[in-house]
Amino acid sequence: MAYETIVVEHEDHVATIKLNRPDALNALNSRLLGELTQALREADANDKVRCVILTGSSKAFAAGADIKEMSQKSFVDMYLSDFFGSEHDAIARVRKPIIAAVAGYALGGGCELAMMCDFIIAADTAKFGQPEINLGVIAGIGGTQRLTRLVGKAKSMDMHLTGRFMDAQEAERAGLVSRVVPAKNLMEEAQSAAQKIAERSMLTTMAVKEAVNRAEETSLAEGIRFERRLFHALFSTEDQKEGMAAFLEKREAQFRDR
Ligand code: CO8
Repeated sequence: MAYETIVVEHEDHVATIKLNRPDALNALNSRLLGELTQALREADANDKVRCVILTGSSKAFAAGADIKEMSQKSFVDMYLSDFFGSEHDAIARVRKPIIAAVAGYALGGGCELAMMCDFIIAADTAKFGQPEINLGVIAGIGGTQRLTRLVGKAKSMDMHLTGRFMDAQEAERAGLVSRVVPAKNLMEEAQSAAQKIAERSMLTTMAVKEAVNRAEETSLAEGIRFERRLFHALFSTEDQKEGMAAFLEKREAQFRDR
């Protein structure tokens, strides 16, 4: 399918979705979020795709929701259309792993979108922020919740209340990003992480994603019970037999998602 605001490329088993509104620093408008949701649904349904990379340009991952599009909207417009609620839910439902590869600005909805991915690899040029307070609003697709869970209340409050930006090094120290790499290596690093994931059993990958995400939603005791059930369940798969046999036979495992 031809898209206007994103570019989708496939390499081996990895789909890379590039946000592509260069004139607006990849600001997230309805069209872009609609196309992104569609591309993610297609990637989730495509058996050849085993990992997704979401990225932007060297200047901006995304500088937030599109302020021009939102500026004249009323409460009634926002409420009745459930502004970006369905897109949020669709992105959160993707079962395959998504890596955010972030260079430049990831602000407002851009930071929230990066946090919806499974982990963030940041270029040393990345800047994260929730500056909605400067516009008289607050985060709207999970920023107050996800940032607080990732970096704790102190930094989250600081970011949301002052609107200041966090650079890549601070974001790594705070636990918002998993690694920081030189900007020129960003896509290579993301592709290599995605390839590693793509080589594993999709059954195990999806189980990891489900279990880790459960940690954000439930008590420790419930989360551990959930993990144990999944751990036990994986012993019903051929991939568990193959993975353990390959280790004992000192060879590479050949996973078949069975
Ligand atoms: N919306 C629309 N257009 C934007 C946005 C945006 N968020 N950000 C940048 N642009 C446009 C600018 O208007 C400008 O366009 P033009 O050339 O036509 O004037 C172009 O991108 C380049 O921007 P700048 O000239 O401002 O570039 P600078 O390098 O000087 O500054 C900044 C870069 C610091 C990133 C600056 O552009 C900025 O502050 N942008 C706004 C950041 C912001 O406030 N983001 C939060 C938006 S609100 C939000 O995200 C709410 C989330 C809740 C729902 C989420 C749903 C997805």
